[in-house]
Amino acid sequence: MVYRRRNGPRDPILGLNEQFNADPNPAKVNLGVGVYFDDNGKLPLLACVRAAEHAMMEAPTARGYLPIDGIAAYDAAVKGLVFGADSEPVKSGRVATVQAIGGTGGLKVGADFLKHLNPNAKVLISDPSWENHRALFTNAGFLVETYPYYDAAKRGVNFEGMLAALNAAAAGTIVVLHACCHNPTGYDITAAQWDQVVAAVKARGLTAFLDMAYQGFGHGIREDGAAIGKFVAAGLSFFVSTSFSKSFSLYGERVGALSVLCENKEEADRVLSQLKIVIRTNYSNPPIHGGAVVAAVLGNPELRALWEKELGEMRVRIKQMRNLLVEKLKAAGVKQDMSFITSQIGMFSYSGLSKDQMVRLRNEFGVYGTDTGRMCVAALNSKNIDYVCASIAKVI
Ligand code: PLP
Ligand code: TYF
Repeated sequence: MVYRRRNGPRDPILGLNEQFNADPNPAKVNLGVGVYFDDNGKLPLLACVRAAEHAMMEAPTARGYLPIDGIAAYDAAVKGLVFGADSEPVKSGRVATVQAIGGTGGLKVGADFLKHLNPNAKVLISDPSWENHRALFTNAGFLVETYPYYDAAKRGVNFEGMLAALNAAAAGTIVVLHACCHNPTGYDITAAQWDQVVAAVKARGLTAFLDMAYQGFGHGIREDGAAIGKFVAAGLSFFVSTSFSKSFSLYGERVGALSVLCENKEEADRVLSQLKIVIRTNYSNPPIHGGAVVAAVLGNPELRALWEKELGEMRVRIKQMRNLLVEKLKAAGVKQDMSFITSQIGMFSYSGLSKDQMVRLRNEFGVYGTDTGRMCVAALNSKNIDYVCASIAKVI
């Protein structure tokens, strides 16, 4: 093969990581990639994960192939988290769930399945959205467009614009929605606004694809799944991708899932058979370790309680950092009101800083955020926050 094309573009976020790693500045702070770090700036290894892995090491098992759809106990645990273990969809067996290679894998398995099901459908993602949404659905063969989401002037969601776009979409359009903790803006829609989104999806015959990458980072595990309950209550069939990368701090194990809520069990069985074909023809079956850890934690009442406690601590620490950020920016001399930071939720803050300001932060201070002004609040800690605030104050 002779390859004559140019280099492909770097992922804007992962590319920033490479730049950060190469930066010799000892004071550098990485607020670029969406990763949770503890107050010592370390990637946590959760105690619940450590305990599950310890038990696994004590009773080592051989490594045969997993079933194509993954570990049964894992898929059952995902259904419980997404829909509620005692919920009607789970009890009636009308959810088809497959283990996937991270949340990204869940999105891709869903996208490939949808391409077979409805090849001419358009995909709508939020403006802005997680960068990979556009590329992933485009590479799955879809035309990808956006619905309005962020309103910079209002520092919030342009909900009228979003709703109008959904109401103008053709039947069958696939709408990618952030179930909670919107990436990159940090602004979620309210419960009442979700009701209107659900009504529009139903009235227009759209296909909702909820991306749940941050369950537990907003208000709580159950609370963050509330939008899903609304789609269920409306009697809709829809897709949900799950990621445990952040909530278990298992980024590199690639643990995620795809769930498709169907009309009945018989339909769910047929959908599952098609999802298995997508998986078989891509990577045959998923890896064992990450799924086994998550299944062990979620299936053991003590470890599960420990996980909920640890996830709660991550959530609370991020909120503390938001409060401190507002306080310390003010103390550092920033005149404009930055209190909008505490009305945002999840791991990110759209800071409102311009591209020029973000570039200066990076080049002059070694403080890395994306050109769009997104900062990962979950990477702030009691040691770096003063430096970050002083740096921001100098570029504002
Ligand atoms: N969806 C969103 C909105 C994300 O922010 C992420 C982050 O990584 C993902 C999906 C992908 O998750 P994973 O790393 O598990 O593939
Ligand atoms: O938005 C983020 O920073 C995370 C991590 O291609 C990420 O979701 C970023 C880019 C990417 C994969 C993961």
